Amino acid sequence: MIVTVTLNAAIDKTYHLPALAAGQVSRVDRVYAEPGGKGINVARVIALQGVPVLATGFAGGSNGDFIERGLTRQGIAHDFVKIEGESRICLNIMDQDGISTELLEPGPTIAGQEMEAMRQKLAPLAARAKVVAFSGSLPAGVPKSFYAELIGIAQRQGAVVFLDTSGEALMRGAEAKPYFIKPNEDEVAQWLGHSIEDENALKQGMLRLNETGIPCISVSMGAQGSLAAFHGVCYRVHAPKVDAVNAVGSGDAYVAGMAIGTAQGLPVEECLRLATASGTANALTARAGYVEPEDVKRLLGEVVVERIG
Ligand code: TA6
Repeated sequence: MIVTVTLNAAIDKTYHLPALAAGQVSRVDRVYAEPGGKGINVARVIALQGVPVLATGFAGGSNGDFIERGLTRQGIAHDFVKIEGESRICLNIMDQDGISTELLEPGPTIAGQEMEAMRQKLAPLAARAKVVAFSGSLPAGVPKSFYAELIGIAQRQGAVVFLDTSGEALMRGAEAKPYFIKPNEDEVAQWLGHSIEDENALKQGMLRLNETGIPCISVSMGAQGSLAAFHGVCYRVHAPKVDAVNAVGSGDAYVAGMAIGTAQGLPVEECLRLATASGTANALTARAGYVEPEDVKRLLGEVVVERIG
């Protein structure tokens, strides 16, 4: 089983409309409302590929109820810590030119006893999991060191840990040495303490991060693919060219593919292939954090993984 942890769960609403005009009334053509937040997207993309997964995290209020009901309807096992506050809404406004504007609410404030309930819930879930994937921003009230704490709990239960977050939550979480992280170029630069001039410098920086005890690092290059460093070896991963419909959630779908491959013990090249095919398949659908399994299967053959030393 794979467990995903979403501390700042959301209802992901996607509004499709002809054009977004600031200061004017815009009528929406189509609305999708899904259980979301990064880790829940990861869980859905895993479930859609027929792999056992359970989603946990914090959920509260009527939005929390919507998220849990939606997961049940989608056949995704879940076990959330119920909180006093109201889970957030994240809005993605897509115009007819495919331009996306995201409005992400900060989310609820988490109380001390709710964090304690999360610590208690995670240990037995992690004991049953091959991979535990932590994804997304931290809600208010949660210290920046909380991911490191939870990662320690999951690792002590023998799980392989993924961490996909950003900024200080990533910097502090990475101190617990997760197996997989997905920083952006600026975050790698921040770690190194100097700017990154070119791809070679990025590669060297990622290899230095491997040496600090994080075995698997992937940096997204957007629609072109990604650069990965695995146990001191670098890979350039070329994504298939597609006409993207909605790229929101593609990073989460990438994590889902990587988690499936890792849980199944596939070689890293195959994990990267599955990650990239899943991320690309996500961009082909109008919904965030969603893939058609046939798209993933077809795209798998079109991903090129190149070992670059
Ligand atoms: O990756 C896209 C997305 O997952 C949206 O679906 C939205 O829920 C958002 O990210 C949340 O990101 P955050 O980093 O605030 O947890």
